[in-house]
Amino acid sequence: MPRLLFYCLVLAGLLTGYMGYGQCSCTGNVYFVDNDEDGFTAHWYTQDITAAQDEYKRTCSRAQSAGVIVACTQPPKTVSTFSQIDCDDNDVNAQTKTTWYYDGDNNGVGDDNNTQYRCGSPGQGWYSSGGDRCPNDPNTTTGLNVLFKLTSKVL
Ligand SMILES: [Ca+2]
Ligand SMILES: [Ca+2]
Repeated sequence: MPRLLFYCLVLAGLLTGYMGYGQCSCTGNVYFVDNDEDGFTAHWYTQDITAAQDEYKRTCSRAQSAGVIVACTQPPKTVSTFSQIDCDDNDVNAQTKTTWYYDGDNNGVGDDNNTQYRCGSPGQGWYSSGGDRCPNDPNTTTGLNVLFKLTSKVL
């Protein structure tokens, strides 16, 4: 081996070791926690990535800071690419905040004047769409059938 190449390899090895990854079995991949596995990731900040990478460099073992994990192989319930923040990472049916409409007359259509803006459904009787113009009459959502009955009686 030429002497210059040998010195270059030694220098590269020293620099790699100095940078912190030299003694680790891999450079450490960044993964984002997705606890409910809906494709939306838990909340994180850039400093979480830096903190997890720094800890990984020090320990050469899996490191986690908030919703960020740095490891050689992908841990369960994580994704390798950040997509969007999950408003509830423990509910597979909730990803982003939605307007919920209460269906008080139980006809399957929510009331536009009785809403909540939140992550998941408030509970039974709440729908993600509204439009019931007669929220106290289960037989109509528009009032047109009532108008038709009244009009036919008049004529
Ligand atoms: Ca999630
Ligand atoms: Ca979720």
